[in-house]
Amino acid sequence: MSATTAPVTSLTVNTRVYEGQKPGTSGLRKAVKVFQQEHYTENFVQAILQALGDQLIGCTLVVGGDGRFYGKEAVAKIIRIAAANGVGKLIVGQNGILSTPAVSTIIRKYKTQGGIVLTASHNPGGPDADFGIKFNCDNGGPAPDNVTNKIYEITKTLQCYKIIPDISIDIDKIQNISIEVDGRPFTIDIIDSVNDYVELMREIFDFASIKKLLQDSADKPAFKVLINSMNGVTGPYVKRIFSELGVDDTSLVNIKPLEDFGGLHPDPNLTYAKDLVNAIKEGPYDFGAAFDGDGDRNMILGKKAFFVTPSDSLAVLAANLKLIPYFQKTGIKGYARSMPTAAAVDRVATKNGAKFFEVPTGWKYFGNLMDVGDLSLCGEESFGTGSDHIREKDGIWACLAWLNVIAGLGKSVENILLDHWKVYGRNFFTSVPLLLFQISELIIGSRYDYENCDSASADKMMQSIETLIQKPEFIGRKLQHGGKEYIVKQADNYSYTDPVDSSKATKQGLRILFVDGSRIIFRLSGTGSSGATIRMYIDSYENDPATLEKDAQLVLKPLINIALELSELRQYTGRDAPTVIT
Ligand code: G16
Repeated sequence: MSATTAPVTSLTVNTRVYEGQKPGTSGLRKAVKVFQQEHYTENFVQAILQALGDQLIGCTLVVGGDGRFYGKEAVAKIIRIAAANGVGKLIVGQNGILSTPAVSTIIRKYKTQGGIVLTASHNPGGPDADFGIKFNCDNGGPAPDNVTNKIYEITKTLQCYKIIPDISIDIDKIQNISIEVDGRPFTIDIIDSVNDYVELMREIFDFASIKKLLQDSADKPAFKVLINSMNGVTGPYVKRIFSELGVDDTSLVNIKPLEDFGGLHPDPNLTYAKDLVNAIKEGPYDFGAAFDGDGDRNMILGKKAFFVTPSDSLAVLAANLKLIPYFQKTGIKGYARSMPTAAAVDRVATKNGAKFFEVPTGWKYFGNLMDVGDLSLCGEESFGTGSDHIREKDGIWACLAWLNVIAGLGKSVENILLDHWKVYGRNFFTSVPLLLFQISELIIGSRYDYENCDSASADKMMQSIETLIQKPEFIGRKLQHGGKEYIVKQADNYSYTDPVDSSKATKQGLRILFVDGSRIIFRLSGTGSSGATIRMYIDSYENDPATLEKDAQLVLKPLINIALELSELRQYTGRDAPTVIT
């Protein structure tokens, strides 16, 4: 439906500066109550628009989010402020719903100047939980540091914002509305949230062979999947895609997006997606997948809840990309991972003679490499996997990629992993203790998280580790535990120079690299909404066939203890155990 409404005029509203509107790893994330303060959201949106500079007048932007509490209010504010600032057109997801990968898809497909994503990703939602606003650029990817710094600088001096208070649009209805604003045309296109993304998935994957895998046939029973959207934004996308693949609703769980995610913490890991883990452990399923609030993270499980670490998931997909039609067409240009991610994919790159890149934590660092055609597949330990089909990590894409590979190889998830390790060796990646010093209770995971620590203590701990590892005599030092010895080869605070535009990112995490390729890494999270979260990552490589199937906790125990002793983490944080097991 199309409609034209009466001309309107913009107003300028005086505001006051809010401290701390500095985007973190991926956008501005704060408690809902912070965003609800008078002018707070308006200021940040105004700053995003002003940062567009010459591109602003007449531009097209995409707007949508993960459906969490305050999302619709934020969309209404963005419409009013964008109209007043001279934006030409907004493409808005129906009900304000667009997954993060869908925003990236739509920006690229319709060649818009960018998009505003309303999400705090995997953080909980609801009036007492978190909200977030993120800007994506015209390549569809999260704004790089130079853009977020520009936005932040604007927030520090903002005196006023422009708005049209009386525009009120029903975003629950698919429609196209034209309004004359200050004599200029302004259009709002409310679109189906799912269509463009699903169309892209059909172009990338072999839907016919996945469908065959998922159906009963004369020669084999259906490969049974259980998909859990954690009441986040992926529900409608999962429903549309998996219905098309012949999977019935009983195998699709939590697929209604809810403002508070039904009380779930929508982070697909072994802690917060425990329901999925238990259902797969006990049920008849061959495969399980869960996604986070905004649909860019994924967790993959095999039969009996065999856990695929995100680092292994990346490496397995890298080794089997040729089974996916998209890569048969585009070829494989190169692989990349974030620095703390285990180095499993590096070995696939070496074996295939493909380009390989290590970047700091944050999907935004992959964008340039994809834009110049050097990168096809990348991933992060934080349950992010994706390719150059868009410029965001993509949960449903990862799930379909696995199903496409399984259909091609005709093997179980576990056997795919075992065979992969036989060829490439295995990167054991941190085990996570329930109680740090009761090793019998360790379970396999990818990272230790100590959430919501006192920021000053966390900073002090990082400072003390940095001082220690920067002493010249630290290099060559032998660190021992439980009869295992590791010799320090290199230690630093990681910095990165982008090979495309030479921009630099410094202080990206403390790294201790050992002669045998093992690594200990400490960094502070950039996605929390309060306090500090310390992340401790441990990566150890083994290629002895006798070790490949060993319990990860036993292999990693010495290195875990070395990391805990060296960092004095317990003393600084007063924590005996991590908050989260991922
Ligand atoms: C965001 C970024 C990811 C990054 C993660 C790290 O994830 O998009 O690229 O790996 O943050 O988070 P932290 O700084 O807390 O370790 P998401 O899914 O929250 O957008």
